[in-house]
Amino acid sequence: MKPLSDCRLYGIVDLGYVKPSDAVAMTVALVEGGVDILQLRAKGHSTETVAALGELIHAVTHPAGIPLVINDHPLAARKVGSEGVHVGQDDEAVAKARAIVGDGCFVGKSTHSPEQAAAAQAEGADYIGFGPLYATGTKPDYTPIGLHHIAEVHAAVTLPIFCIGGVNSQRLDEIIAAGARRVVVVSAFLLAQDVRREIRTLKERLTA
Ligand code: 3NM
Repeated sequence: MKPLSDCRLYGIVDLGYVKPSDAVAMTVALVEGGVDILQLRAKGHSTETVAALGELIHAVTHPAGIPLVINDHPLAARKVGSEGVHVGQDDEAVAKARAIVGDGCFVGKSTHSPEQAAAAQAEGADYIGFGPLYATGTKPDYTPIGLHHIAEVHAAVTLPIFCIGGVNSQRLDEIIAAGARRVVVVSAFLLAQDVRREIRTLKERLTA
């Protein structure tokens, strides 16, 4: 299994873009394209649905050595035996999730400012998401934070930091120039004509 510290390109199977019946095929495309880590994000779906789909997706990611992260549903993560779980900005979210999933499962947290990033590290998160860098239809209610805090957060936080929100291959160079080392890409992969090619194009430049 790829260690979290080696993961730089984070893909998400988001049911806002992908029908549940297409989720496994999209997982195969993301894994073959070369994501290092993959999340199942299923806003508004039940824990049972997330667990059932998570098991099907895990059957693809696990043999490929790609860690699977379940968004928002620690009980589903425990049932699936996923490598990770991801939580939002609620107080004590990391501790609550860890109490459910145990020590064998890493816990990631979304952060939207340098202060929240430092707090997530203090709270014991294993990685953070940091964004949204740009306005994005995937999380439309969030104000974009821009690129100017990226270097500051990398100086203050030692955890893996995955920059997120509006990331695509056109913007990658300026995101890296601002100090990012790791990114999450959702719609730019899920809506691509050729998912595998889009991932390869972006990953070549991320790891160059
Ligand atoms: N979380 P896209 S931004 C799921 O800032 C998510 O915490 C964010 O999707 C955060 O790559 C975001 O399509 C959406 O912009 C990312």
